[in-house]
Amino acid sequence: MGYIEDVLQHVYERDAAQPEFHQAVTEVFESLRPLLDRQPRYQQHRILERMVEPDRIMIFRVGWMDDRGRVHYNRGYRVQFNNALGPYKGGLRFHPTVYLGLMKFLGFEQVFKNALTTLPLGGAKGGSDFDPKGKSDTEIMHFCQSFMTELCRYIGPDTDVPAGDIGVGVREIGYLFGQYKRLANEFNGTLTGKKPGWGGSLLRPEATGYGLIYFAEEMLATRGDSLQGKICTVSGAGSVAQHAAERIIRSGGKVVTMSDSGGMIHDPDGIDAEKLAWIMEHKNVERGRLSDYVERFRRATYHEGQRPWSVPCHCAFPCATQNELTGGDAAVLLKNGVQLVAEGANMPCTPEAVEAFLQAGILYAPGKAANAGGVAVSGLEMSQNAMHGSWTREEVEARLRSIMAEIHNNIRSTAEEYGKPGHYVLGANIAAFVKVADAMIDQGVV
Ligand code: NDP
Ligand code: 2IT
Repeated sequence: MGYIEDVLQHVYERDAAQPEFHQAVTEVFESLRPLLDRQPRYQQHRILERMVEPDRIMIFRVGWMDDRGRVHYNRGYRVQFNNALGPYKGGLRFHPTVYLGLMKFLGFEQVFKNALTTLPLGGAKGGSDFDPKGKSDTEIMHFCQSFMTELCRYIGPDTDVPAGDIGVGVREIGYLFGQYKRLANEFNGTLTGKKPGWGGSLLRPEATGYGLIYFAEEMLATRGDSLQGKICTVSGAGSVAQHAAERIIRSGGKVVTMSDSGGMIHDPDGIDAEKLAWIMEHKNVERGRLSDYVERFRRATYHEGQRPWSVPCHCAFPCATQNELTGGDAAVLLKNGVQLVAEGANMPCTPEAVEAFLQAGILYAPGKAANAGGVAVSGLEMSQNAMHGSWTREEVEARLRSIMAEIHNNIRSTAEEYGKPGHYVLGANIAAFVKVADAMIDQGVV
């Protein structure tokens, strides 16, 4: 067996029962063949073995009391994966499916994503199997305070800087920051995604979705095309999906679907700015279900338990969760003439789906490139906090645009250099790997 197979086998055996982690590692390592053939030093330094082993993993109990005085406990995690390039950086996810394998897949992806941003950021992920659905505001606050009481031992502005992810938005970041500040007795940039009124960066909530669409526009431009007039399917109805939809509409595309964990809405007339504003209010403030959309906008239909991929489109943007677009879905999308798939979520396409898109030669962008705008603006928030100042919305937007363009150029030129022009998976994985691996070699055996 070769070096890559040996390390993968080791991971499959040693970290059995972590299928998402296996999937993420396999995707990255399979891309590295042409690089490792040219550069034996990565094997000499045993970089692959060292990269799959997180620097540190914290697992802790989070006890809390609900509004009726009943006692609950959840499991909390922080996986500090790799800090070769900068302080650990990555989101927190509150969702009942959270377990160690999910945290490790997300942390591993984050290392590579953050390397692509051009900013000095290491990679981490954390969260809890706590389910925020149906909880009152005080219950959310008590949970966040208890979670932070333990997490605060491990984080800091130059150590590890958490942010949001599924189930963790500006409300949760507020409660987490309030408790952090109290325990650390410092007001600093330890969390990103804060409200702009108290240290957050303008445009951070929009950054992942906007960045995704800027990236997609860069991809389309390589074929002399744009989003103007394109039919687009979006999955999810959370932070990433909402802002992706907003940006598609502004670029002249037509968004015909969105979804949540209950099902999918299909609006053949297009979800315009006004309808999207209703969705944002309904999901973010009222915390309601997307199914209510069809009561309000009668030409739309709701499809319980379904995802958007059977709806014909030119461009598809999976923005909900991992493995939400299967090989079967990819076949249907391709049959219907899809031209571009860009991942807003982390690893939403299964390996079979990715393979189908690559074989078909459509424009396909992996999440670690296409959704890097969120963590990039988190990096900009860290800079603003460190200099005790803030940039205007225009300034942050210009920086985000130029970072997304730079990621795109870097990936395309890397793919070309390794004989696979237009292969965004190979380009992203090799470009990110080289940056992290070279830093690890420079910093010695640790
Ligand atoms: P949110 O919690 O704001 O929204 C998540 C959306 O996805 C909701 O509509 C939710 O449905 C739906 N969803 C979540 N889990 C499932 C599931 N298991 N099955 C079906 N639908 C599901 O999260 P974000 O928008 O922040 O994150 C979405 C994706 O983007 C994740 O993969 C995340 O890791 C990734 N990402 C997020 C970034 C960020 O800055 N926030 C940055 C880069 C990537 P419901 O409303 O019913 O809960
Ligand atoms: O997956 C991701 O990149 C995020 N959830 C954002 C992380 C961050 O630190 O802003």
